[in-house]
Amino acid sequence: MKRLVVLTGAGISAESGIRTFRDSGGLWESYRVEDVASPEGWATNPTLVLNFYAKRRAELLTASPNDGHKGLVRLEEFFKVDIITQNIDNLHEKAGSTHVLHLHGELNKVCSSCNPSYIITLPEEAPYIKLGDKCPLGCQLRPFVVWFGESVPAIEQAIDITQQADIFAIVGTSMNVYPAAGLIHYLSSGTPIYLIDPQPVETSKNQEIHFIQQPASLGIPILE
Ligand code: BV8
Repeated sequence: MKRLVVLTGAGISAESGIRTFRDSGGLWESYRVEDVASPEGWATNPTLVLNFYAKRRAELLTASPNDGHKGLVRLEEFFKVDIITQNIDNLHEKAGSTHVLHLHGELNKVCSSCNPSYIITLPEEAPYIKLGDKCPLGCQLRPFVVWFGESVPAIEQAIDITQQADIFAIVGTSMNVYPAAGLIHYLSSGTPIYLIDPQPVETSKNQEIHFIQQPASLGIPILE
C-alpha cells in the first residue's frame, strides 16, 4: 500500500464549528497570541490562558468530525495514512483515524509546568484545570500545548514520517507556522503534493503543488 501523509491545520475543523486562527472571525482576532499562546503570556496571566483553553475545550465538547475528517478515514482503505496535525482538537481520532501525530499538543490533556513527561487526560465531565491544580511534584498544571517560542518535541517523528511519504496532502492550513510548514522540504523529490483549501495558500514550493481550491469536507478528489 502506498503511504499517504496528510498535514492538517485548523481549516479541516472549521466545518465542525471550531474557529481557525487567521481567517476572519478567527481566534487571533479576539486574542493576542502572545497573551494566550506563549510562555510569557502564561507567566504574566495564567488565569487568562486557562480560560482561553477552557473555552476551546467547551466548544470541542459539542463539535463532531466533518466530512473532511471522515474522508481521511475512508482513504485508509486504499493507503497507509499518517496524519500530522497542527490541531489540538481530537476530531481526527473521533472520526476514526488510526495514525494521528499532534505537533502542537492536545486540548484534552494537561501536563506539569516542571515535568513535561507528566501528562494526564482531563475527564470528559470536567475538562478544566485551575490555578493551584498541581502535579505530584507540586508544580502548576498547564495545557498540554506547544506555545509559540516553545520547541516542537514531535517534529523529528513528523520529519521521519514525511520522508516516507509516497503522496503528501496539505489540508486546511495557511502554512504560516514553523517547523510544521517546513515539513514539505523533507519530501523525496517528485513526491506529489496536493493542497486543499478554499483560499489560495503561499508555500515555499508553490510551483510543485497541485492546488484544489475547495473546502476540506469535499475530500481529496484525486485520491478518492
Ligand atoms: C519553535 C498551539 C523554536 C496553540 C500553535 C519568523 C519566521 C518564521 C518562524 C518564526 C518567526 N518568528 C517565530 C517563529 C517560530 C514560530 C512561528 O512559526 N511563528 C509564525 C507565526 C511566524 N514557531 C514557533 O514558535 C514554534 N516553535 O519554532 O520553536 C525553538 C526551538 C528550540 C527551543 C525553543 C524554541 C511553535 C509553533 C507552535 C505554536 N502553537 N498552536 C493553540 O492551538 O492554542 S500554532 C497554531 O497555528 C495552531 O496549532 C494552528 O494549527 C497553527 C497553524 O495555523 P493553521 O492551522 O494554518 O490555521 P490558520 O487559521 O492560520 O489557517 C487556516 C487555514 O484553513 C486557512 O488557509 C484557511 O483558508 C483554511 N480553511 C478555512 N476553512 C476551511 C479551510 N480549509 C479547508 N476547508 C475549510 N472549510
